[in-house]
Amino acid sequence: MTTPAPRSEVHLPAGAVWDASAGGAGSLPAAWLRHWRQDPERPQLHDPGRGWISRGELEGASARAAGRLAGAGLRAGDRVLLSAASSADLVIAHVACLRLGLVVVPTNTAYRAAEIAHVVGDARPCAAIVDDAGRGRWIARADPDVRVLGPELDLPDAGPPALDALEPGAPALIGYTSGTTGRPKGAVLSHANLLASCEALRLAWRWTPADRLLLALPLFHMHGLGVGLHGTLHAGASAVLLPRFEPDSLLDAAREHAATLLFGVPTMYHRLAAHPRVAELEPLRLCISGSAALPADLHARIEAACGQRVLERYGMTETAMLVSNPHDAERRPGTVGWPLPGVEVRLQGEPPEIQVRGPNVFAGYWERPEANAAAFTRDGWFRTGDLGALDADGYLRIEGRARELVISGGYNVYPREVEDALRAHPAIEDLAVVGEPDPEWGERVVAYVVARAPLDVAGLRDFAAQHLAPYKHPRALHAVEALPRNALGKVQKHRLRDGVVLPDDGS
Ligand code: MCA
Ligand code: AMP
Repeated sequence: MTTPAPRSEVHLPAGAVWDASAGGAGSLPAAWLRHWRQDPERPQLHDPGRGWISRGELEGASARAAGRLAGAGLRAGDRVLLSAASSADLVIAHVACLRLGLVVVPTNTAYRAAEIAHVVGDARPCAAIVDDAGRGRWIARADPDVRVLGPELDLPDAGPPALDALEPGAPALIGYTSGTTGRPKGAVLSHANLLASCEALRLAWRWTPADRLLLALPLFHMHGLGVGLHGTLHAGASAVLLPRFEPDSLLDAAREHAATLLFGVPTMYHRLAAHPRVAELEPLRLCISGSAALPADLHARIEAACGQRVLERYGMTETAMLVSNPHDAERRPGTVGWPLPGVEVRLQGEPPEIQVRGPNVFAGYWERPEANAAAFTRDGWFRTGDLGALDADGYLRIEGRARELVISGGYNVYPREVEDALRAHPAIEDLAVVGEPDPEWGERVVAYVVARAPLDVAGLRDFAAQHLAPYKHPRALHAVEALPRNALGKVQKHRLRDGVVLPDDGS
């Protein structure tokens, strides 16, 4: 059975017309240039160490940075790995890459050597921009030909290259994300994909040059980069970069810079709700949550504490943003709302999987024809792997996942990747990794282990630390005599709960 979700006109302000190319801009830099040229003095980004930089300064600095990259021999289509904490230098380097037609590969700063080596081996970047010498060494070890640079791009200046002359279909980002089959694969997003999403969000969230975003999300995932940073530049708005999420400094920045917008993952809202200064969120125009489910009771607590009705939305690395609660109509807790402008959503199969189509949806994974064949239906819809239902008014509810995925604090953790890494531990005979509900993180990573020898969480953590980013480490460890398996030998993970193996109910 197929159920189409309602159309997205509800998101459009009165009189607005939906155009995926954003008035013919076609590429991200072409859209940003209009604002840079129109009013170059206007503040664009605040960096805690450097203060405000204006639109014109970002335009000039990114052009100079692009000149250095071109002078170093980088050419359109080359990949550049970016892995650094938020800063104005990082943004300048990122914008420079896009203006030159380089393809940015954002990479989590928490990754360990093996995780980075996989991205380097797969994407084959020509250069890497990192803010940590240790990570730089891991990259150089994975591929000595990669040119490792700091975010300030310590290269000689070179003449101005051709900038901003990009076809809409040119690739802009490769975002690494996994599936059930372990090794992360790169989702290739074009300028047209990312621009369509930015334009939909500009309209749906009434994002204007008067807005100022508190941006405490990392710039190495779609939420912080494709929504927070690109959305700000697209709307001609400004953002306050916060290299760490910490409630007091966020609330200080909100007041000092008269912020209007906050984007966060549910763990951030959980921490803010428990903070004595939560009422200081009240002056913001709009608070938005995504990357994981925002529990309805947390929504209610935030509203009671500061009057904000948090707007929840849903997206993916492969598609940028898909569905959002409305700005002007009811924001319904426990749902993600209606399809954004340009996005089509349908529910297909049993249990109903969310499938999507639209100008924002990527064309495929980097050099993975088999994965692409599985990711798209024969009639061209992208299979999200999320299960959904529509309520009586057409609001989409995310009911679960068809694929194995744990979302902890907005970061995706693939059980198979953790199992593969920990299975090499000499005391582990067998193990299964699952997600269990957690009030702060949404879900936490838990391991059920059949041990050959006594094992403790600290010992396992030390081992995990060599192979996996900390957010993937099991937070609890349960020793079991054997893992429950079905007749085909597949582990029945639904029987692993609360530290015990539940009896077989035949399902
Ligand atoms: C940090 N730790 C975590 C996580 N983050 N453990 C589990 N899950 C996590 N998400 C670990 C640290 O390594 C440390 O481990 C310990 O927890 C305590 O760290 P703490 O200082 O409390 O953490 P934090 O630095 O405050 O980080 C929490 C955070 C962060 C701010 C919520 O996780 C975060 O920025 N999350 C956002 C992720 C995000 O941008 N997702 C978007 C993906 P130890 O004690 O061992 O040292 S894009 C996406 O999903 C789609 C497109 C979408 O729809 O948006
Ligand atoms: P990523 O692979 O990091 O892009 O994560 C995408 C996944 O995050 C989606 O497939 C969903 O499972 C999940 N997700 C994003 N937003 C929400 C939300 N508002 N509610 C529930 N899950 C979400």
